[in-house]
Amino acid sequence: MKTDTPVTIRRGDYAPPAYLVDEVALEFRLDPAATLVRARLALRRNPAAAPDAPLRLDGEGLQLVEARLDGAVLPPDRCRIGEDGALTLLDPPAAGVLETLVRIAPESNTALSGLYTSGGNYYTQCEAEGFRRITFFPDRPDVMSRYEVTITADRTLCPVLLSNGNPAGSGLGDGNTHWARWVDPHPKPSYLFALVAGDLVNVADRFTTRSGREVALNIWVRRGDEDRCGHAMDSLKRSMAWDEQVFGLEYDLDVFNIAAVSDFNMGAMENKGLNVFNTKYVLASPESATDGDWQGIETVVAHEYFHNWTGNRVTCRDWFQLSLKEGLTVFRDQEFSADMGSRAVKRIRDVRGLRAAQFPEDAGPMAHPVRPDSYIEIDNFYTPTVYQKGAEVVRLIHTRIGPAAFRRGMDLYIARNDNQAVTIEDFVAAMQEASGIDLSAFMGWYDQAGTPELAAEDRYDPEARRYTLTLRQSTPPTPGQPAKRPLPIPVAMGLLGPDGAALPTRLAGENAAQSGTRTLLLEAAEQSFTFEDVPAPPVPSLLRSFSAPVRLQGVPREQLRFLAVHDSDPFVRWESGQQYAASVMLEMVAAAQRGEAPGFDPALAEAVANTLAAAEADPAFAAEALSLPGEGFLADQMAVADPVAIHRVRQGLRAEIGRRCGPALRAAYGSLAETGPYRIDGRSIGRRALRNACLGYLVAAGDAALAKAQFDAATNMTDSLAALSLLADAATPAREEALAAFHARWRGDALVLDKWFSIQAMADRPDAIEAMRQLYAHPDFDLRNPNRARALIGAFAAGNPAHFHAESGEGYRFLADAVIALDPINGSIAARLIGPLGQWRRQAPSRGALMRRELQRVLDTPNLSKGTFEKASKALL
Ligand code: B3K
Ligand code: ZN
Repeated sequence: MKTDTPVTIRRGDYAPPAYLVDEVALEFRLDPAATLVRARLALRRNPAAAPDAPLRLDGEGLQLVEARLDGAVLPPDRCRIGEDGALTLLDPPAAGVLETLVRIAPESNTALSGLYTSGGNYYTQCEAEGFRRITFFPDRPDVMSRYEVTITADRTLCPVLLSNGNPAGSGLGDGNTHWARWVDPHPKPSYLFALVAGDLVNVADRFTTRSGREVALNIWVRRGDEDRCGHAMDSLKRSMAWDEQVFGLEYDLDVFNIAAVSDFNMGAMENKGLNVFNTKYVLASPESATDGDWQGIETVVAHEYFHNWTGNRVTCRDWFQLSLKEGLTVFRDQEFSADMGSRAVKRIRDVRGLRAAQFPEDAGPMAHPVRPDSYIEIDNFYTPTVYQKGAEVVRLIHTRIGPAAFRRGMDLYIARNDNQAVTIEDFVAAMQEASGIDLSAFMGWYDQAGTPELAAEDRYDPEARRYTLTLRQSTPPTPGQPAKRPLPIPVAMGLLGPDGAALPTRLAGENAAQSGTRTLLLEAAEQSFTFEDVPAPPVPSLLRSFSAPVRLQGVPREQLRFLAVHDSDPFVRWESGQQYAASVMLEMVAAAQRGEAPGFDPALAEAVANTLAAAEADPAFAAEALSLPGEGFLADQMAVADPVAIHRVRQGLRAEIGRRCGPALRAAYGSLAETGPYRIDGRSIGRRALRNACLGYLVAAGDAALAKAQFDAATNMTDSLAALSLLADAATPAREEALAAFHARWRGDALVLDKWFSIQAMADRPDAIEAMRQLYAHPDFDLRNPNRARALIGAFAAGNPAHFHAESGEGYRFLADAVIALDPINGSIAARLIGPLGQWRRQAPSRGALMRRELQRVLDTPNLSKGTFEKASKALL
């Protein structure tokens, strides 16, 4: 954990592993303070490596008890443990069996990487580099081995003993112990190893694969949580069926286990045959989970399941290739969710997420390509760029070659690379071969950071009935990449006539008639497309379904208004409404900054009225259309952000719309009230979202009592929380009453208590910082629990810009204090939370200086973890 000389790892320095490990036998004797791990590794020199490369096994914090080579104890002069914790064998043989016995202390592992305890049970997290905290091993993804794991533990404390693969025996041991053995027939990298043991209960089900394999499905939870696993199990079965239908991919073991744990660094982990999940993505009941939680569970269960092929069977050669598995698997889970519900609404949500997290990252100090060139701490690169932009790049390829060729490409990719650790080139090569389309230029999307900007210019010649569309792209510089080249950008588009109807889109030189959506491929910095036989001056509809992760700029307001009403593509309809509102709001912010009254554009109220009038057809879409662009989205479009002004303008606008559209909003609110039992189908979710959007405007316009009434009457968490979050902003006794009632009711439910913390962290109140300090000192706050730390600190820094960026700098100080306190406990979470301080360049100089001061204070902290060091130092560059 020393940061004196943090080493930068470079993609160009890749060298094959010196040794391969064909077989691994692990024996665990579990004890919270002193677990013994015996590892037998069948090693052999890698023919692809330099013949004199040393045999070096990664290790971190391991206490070596004994080492043997081919049965004989290794004398101290044959092996050495370096300062970094790694074990080097001097004078190593070409092949042999290395046996090590180490001691570790899971109960003191607060980093939650490696083997740790949570509530008395044992769990592991090995990706990316946690396996080296369990045993000595070449802990890199291109060393793939077959594992046999034997676990021995106290049978009263640990009745359940799980690992990867299929069960292969169990029995009683000495004293009060028992043991279980697991064999995983599929070779895998060490990051996919998992062990779970403890006092757990299972919810069981079955799945028969289409070739007839019977798979036992289990979700393992703590006693009392069994009745909240139904949705996760259902999501799992639907994922398994979908992957068979859409990609022809079947599950490949006899059991599929999911274990849920409340202390977990991220959402979930795809360990082979034994997924480990944050409880947040498993447990749900109507009373305790919001609609967003239900959707999150479906997505994450699917994502981890899909990794079984894209990630586990075909894995990454090195961590620079992370998006090979993550981008592709996010693309797959997005497609799954689109098939399960509304494709258009799913796309809107995904784009919203991309813009909220990835676009700012791409414009900030941590900007990196989807395939990074270097890192200090790989944990810092599990980013929106690697995941979400990576998924967009897979989608670009999908759009470019079409679904049928994409499916053939997937078949080829898997057949050719099964049980291997490969690179992004291998993926693109399979897609290229299967489609016969040259995709080499698409590699630029993996290697170039930054968000391309796209602009259009057009000309209509009424005599010739010819329409010319000129598209231009450019990408602003990012750290380390001053000059950018043009990328291939598929632009899905259509042309609309004056009445909103689709016009023909036949390009000059084409014979066949074309209409509806077609995709232009912009390959150069500038390119013109000429359409023939266009009967009237058209309005272009560009980037349908958001066909590329770019910023489309400069669409005139009248066109936005027209497209928001008339376009056939729901994404463009939504997008045009958002862009229109954003441009109006940015003007209002500028006015506010000049000290002028911001004014009001009645078109915004009209749009709300129109949306409400047509809402019945698709309430979920209407809810999306009704939401004003977020504060982060607006800040992202300003040269110098002004979070406080943005917040005021947005709130003011919400109030004004609430007043002007009061009757329509109230009528919709009333008619959308739920009558029957709680249901989580798309339509019911959409109706609740729309109703709560209406509530938001009405409360903004002054009707806090309506929120209190909804809060008191709510029978599901979505409605309860929507009301509570509005009340949290209101300086009324109802706020304190509701917050206290919520706490009293849910104090025993950690996941709901997280929401209680988050809502307050995001509240707009004059004493926001003081409230944060009190919550931080609250007896229910626990910095060591990642969910709780994120719920309070993360929600404040990322979700409450107006107060995080308070003029006084106290918001920044609060965040830095928390990061400094958390870093020695869990460096990975600390490094994640520090992110918002890195956006100082986008703020006014006075704020920027305060932010830099806090970054420097973090950086000056002794013994900083290398992850936090990397984030803070790169932010200051
Ligand atoms: N692969 C894991 C993430 C591991 C994060 C390590 N810091 C979950 C996922 O993407 O599915
Ligand atoms: Zn993943």
